[in-house]
Amino acid sequence: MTAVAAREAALDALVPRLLAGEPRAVARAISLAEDGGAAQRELIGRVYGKTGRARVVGVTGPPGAGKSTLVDRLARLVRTRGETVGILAVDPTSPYTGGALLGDRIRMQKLYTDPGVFIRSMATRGAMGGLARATHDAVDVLDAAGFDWVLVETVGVGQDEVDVVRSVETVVVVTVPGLGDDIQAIKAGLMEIADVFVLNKADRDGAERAEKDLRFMLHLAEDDGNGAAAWRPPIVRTVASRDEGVPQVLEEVERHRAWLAASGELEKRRQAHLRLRVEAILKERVLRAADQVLGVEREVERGFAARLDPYRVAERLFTGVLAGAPAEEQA
Ligand SMILES: Nc1nc2c(ncn2[C@@H]2O[C@H](COP(=O)(O)OP(=O)(O)OP(=O)(O)O)[C@@H](O)[C@H]2O)c(=O)[nH]1
Ligand SMILES: [Mg+2]
Repeated sequence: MTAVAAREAALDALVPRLLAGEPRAVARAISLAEDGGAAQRELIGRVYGKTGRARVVGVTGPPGAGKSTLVDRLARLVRTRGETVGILAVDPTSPYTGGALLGDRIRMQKLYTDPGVFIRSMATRGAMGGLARATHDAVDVLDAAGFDWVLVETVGVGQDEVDVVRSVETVVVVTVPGLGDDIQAIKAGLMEIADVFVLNKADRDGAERAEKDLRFMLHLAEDDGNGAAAWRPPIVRTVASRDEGVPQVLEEVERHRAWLAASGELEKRRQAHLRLRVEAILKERVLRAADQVLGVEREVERGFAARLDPYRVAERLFTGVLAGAPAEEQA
């Protein structure tokens, strides 16, 4: 059997199990998504038509804000309504925080035995933009597998993670009282992508003050001429560790989704998401082709030794790609 035929056969076996929501098939499909090879492209091609049904929510914010705790509580809450949930914990710096990831897993383990919950950590595989692409594919996998909800947790720093949360329907930004100035800056970067603000650890001093600050920042951001129909991100106070305020978060997420649908914004967002994903795939593919044709590292070395400017190095690589781009291995 050829490699292509073997892959076809493997997918023929995998896809029906995946669409039936079988956990091992879901796990296998997400591993394919992380690998980013030909099988994964074929897989997404086969299941994409089954996506678009899940409610996809991103939960982001500074380290330690309580994102995992909130995700855990939200997952339990939707489970009480009989709905199923897939959770993706995205950690771009996993080489440094392997322990934290493990911690997350242990903390979330209580949900593990529930077949209505699927939990997975995603990590970078080095490739530029690969994390966002793999995560979007993993969301598709969970969606196609029939999960009612997909919750994506990311730490709100770095472009990669911002790219990840840009492709969800509703972005929940978790913040806490009494953060230092540096974290305030991260928060400012998240302001524009937030659909719902959660002020977690409201049991701590300064919750009142933090909410006032947040309201003020939001008020400043409001003067964008969007008019009365614009969405105004609500602020929900929570104590996630005590399960306080969590139903209100879910309520706001659902209200946001209703607004998206009613305003026509949902379709716009979905098209914008498609564009982001296409761009990411294209970038990755051009880089890979350049690597296969001439070798990016080799050309950089040559260019550096010859003191070439970056445009010339890039031009040589791009010309090489146009002239002799190897066809992506066909599925
Ligand atoms: N006091 C208080 N502690 C909380 C609250 N929510 C979570 N915590 C605690 O804060 C710590 C961090 O919570 P996590 O849920 O792991 O935070 P995270 O944002 O997922 O952290 P990273 O993924 O490492 O960035 C844990 O010890 C939680 O028990 C809260 O509302 N109040
Ligand atoms: Mg966490």
